[in-house]
Amino acid sequence: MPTLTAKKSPRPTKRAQGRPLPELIFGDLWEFDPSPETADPKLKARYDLFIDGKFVAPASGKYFDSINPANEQKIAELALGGAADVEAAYRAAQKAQETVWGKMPGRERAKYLYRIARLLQDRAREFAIAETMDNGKPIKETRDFDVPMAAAHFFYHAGWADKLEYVAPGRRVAPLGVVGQVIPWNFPLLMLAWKIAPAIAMGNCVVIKPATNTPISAVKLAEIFQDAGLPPGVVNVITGPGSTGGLIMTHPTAAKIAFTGSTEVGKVIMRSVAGTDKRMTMELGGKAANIVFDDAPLDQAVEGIVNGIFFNQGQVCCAGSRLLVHEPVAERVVAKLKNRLRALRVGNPLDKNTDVGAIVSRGQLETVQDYINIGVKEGAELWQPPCRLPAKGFYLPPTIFTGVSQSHRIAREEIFGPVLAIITFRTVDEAIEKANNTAYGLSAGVWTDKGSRILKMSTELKAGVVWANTFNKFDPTSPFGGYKESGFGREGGRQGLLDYCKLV
Ligand code: TAP
Repeated sequence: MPTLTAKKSPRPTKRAQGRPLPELIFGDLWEFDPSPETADPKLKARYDLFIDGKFVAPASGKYFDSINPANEQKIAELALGGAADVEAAYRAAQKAQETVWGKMPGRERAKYLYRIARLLQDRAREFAIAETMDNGKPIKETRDFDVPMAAAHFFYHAGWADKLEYVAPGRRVAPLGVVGQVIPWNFPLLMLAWKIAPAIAMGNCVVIKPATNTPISAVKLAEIFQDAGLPPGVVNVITGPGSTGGLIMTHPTAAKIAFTGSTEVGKVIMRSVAGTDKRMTMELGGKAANIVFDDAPLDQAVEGIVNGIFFNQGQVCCAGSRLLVHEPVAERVVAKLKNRLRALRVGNPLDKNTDVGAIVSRGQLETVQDYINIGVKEGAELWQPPCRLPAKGFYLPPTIFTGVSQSHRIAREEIFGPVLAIITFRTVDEAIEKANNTAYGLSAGVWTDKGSRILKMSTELKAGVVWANTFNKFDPTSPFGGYKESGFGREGGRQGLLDYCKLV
């Protein structure tokens, strides 16, 4: 049994009836017994490409390894898809679209989406473990967020498939045709669901590529497509490098392309399809401001700050990576935040008690570490809680910087890791100006007691999503997407669905 003790802080933080209340500082005062997830993720040693409803070897005959970032061990080999495979996938998708899927009544298509959602729920534990092994995110996140939310997207879009005459009142909708999609490594399964569910609900067929770092959930989802009896060619999964993604994005058969990833690669893709009539959705990077006013419920705000930047090790496009804190409460908020961070458990992502897991790859770990060094060099003050990191694997402690100014690179550039830049402000206008002073515009958070202030902030903040007194909340019914260099188009909700159809 763990021993529960609490140190008394020498400094009282609150007074109740004149008596000072001690601040409870738990830190690492007690240890948790290991609680690893042990169920079988049902992984194969080798996965082929999924084209025309079948798993087929790549034309090149080549495979690449997928590595578990928590222990650097190989998980499986994945097919390295190239030009000939992309060609075959588009041919299969076009045939399926013209002969089966595009003609099928929406109420029939809905049945397949419901089936996929239910099969994903049936195999939720297996998928959660596989996703954690492939990506490094804590099992409590894959179990409670990624997998249920992915299933929810298929359920939600199944619900739309037989009601498409109501999605654009007064207009009729028709599928676009074949859609090319490329997704990143930070939410591999959820991004598959965000991309595939609306596309096929609308009657389109899909060629999709997952990221090289995290291809497992895509090929496992292809097994579910087979089990659900999805007609061959409706969804084709091509694993492979960025260059294969380029082939998918520029293929002449693609009526629409949907990309989620870095702003840099998004710009490369936009340049390469400029002048074509392809429709596009771009979900790109972010540098969100999480803004805490002095009238906010500070303990809740601290939970929101932690969730905002340390969820998925900060590898979240909408992460609250800039904390803007009102000067009168800045010292208290930072003290509370440090106290909370001392209690976060960093380590084996498969352990049910782990709060912060592994960074997705050695390359990403080095990128984040470089940013931490840049922050120190630029004069910001670094703080990390004491924690023991596993000897093998790609880990970083939760990291915060105080004394950050707007010009610092750690305040301007997307780090995509567990690093928080803390900046102070004095007035509402200053908060808005600082929050909007970025090339990005994906999300923002506001913490305050005043409804009028929430309304003002959400109107003036240039961000696709503004959360009030919460952060990182998602729902399939709610559209998500960016302003400025965070991209365009929406995913989720009616708006996301409309991005996959033409109005006739
Ligand atoms: P990227 O390097 O941009 O990679 C994203 C995907 O694009 C991967 O599948 C990648 O393949 C592929 N790719 C690379 N070069 C390509 C090219 N020239 N043409 C076509 N595809 C190409 O991003 P990442 O490192 O995986 O993910 C992190 C970034 O994604 C962050 O900037 C983050 O903000 C953004 N993101 C945004 C959102 C939303 S909703 N806005 C959601 C998640 C992530 P390889 O893996 O094989 O290189």
